[in-house]
Amino acid sequence: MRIKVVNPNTTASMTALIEESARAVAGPGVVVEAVTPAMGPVSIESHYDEALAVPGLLAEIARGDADGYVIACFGDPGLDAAREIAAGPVVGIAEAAMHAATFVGRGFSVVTTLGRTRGRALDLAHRYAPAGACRGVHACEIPVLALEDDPTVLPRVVRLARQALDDDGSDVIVLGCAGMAGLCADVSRELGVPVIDGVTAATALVQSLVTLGLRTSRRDEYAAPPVKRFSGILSGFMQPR
Ligand code: 2AL
Repeated sequence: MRIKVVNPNTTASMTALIEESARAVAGPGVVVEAVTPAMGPVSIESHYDEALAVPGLLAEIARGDADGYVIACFGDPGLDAAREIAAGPVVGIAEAAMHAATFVGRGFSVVTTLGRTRGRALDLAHRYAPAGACRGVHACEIPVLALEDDPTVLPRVVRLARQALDDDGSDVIVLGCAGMAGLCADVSRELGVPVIDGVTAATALVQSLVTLGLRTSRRDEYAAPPVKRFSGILSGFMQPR
């Protein structure tokens, strides 16, 4: 089985971190490869970034070179579009983490990067989690790329997560950025509650879906998109099949 994990931002060092985390949950015979798109923003911290990350992400999905796909950005950019074109299952990291949180607790808090990304996380919580399961979304105000080399990241995330458990009355923490994948074990050890990183959760989930022989339904909304011409810089995008 081959799982392709797409980092929708174009920072290769972050892709390497994502790949290391994803590979840690790969079972025997499962090949996990993380990729960096050829175009897009270096990090995704706004709706604008998210929109412009989608073409590069979809180009990676369109290669059709895996049995299943992970979208490794907590905004789950392009998830529905990716499902329309991928032969195998596609899972977003927010989707996987929030669903996993509902299996191991009653209420979760999300700890994310910048405050401006909270709205997107809340929108996704409404989509993925039962009413009331997401008890809060909290921002540490650390930009995505600073997660890589700022030595204060771990203590700040731990402090914010501990506060969130108390203030929200939650019992699970969801890490709200792919760049936080490497923090999961340490934060969990510090807090003594389940801490969920979406990269590993989504990789494990895609693995399970492929093992179960499940793929995206083609019956209705996720049918292949109608073939048409795209113009300008998108002119390479839709080739008639
Ligand atoms: C993210 C993420 O997971 N990757 C990225 O570039 N931005 N999400 C976030 N909330 O900052």
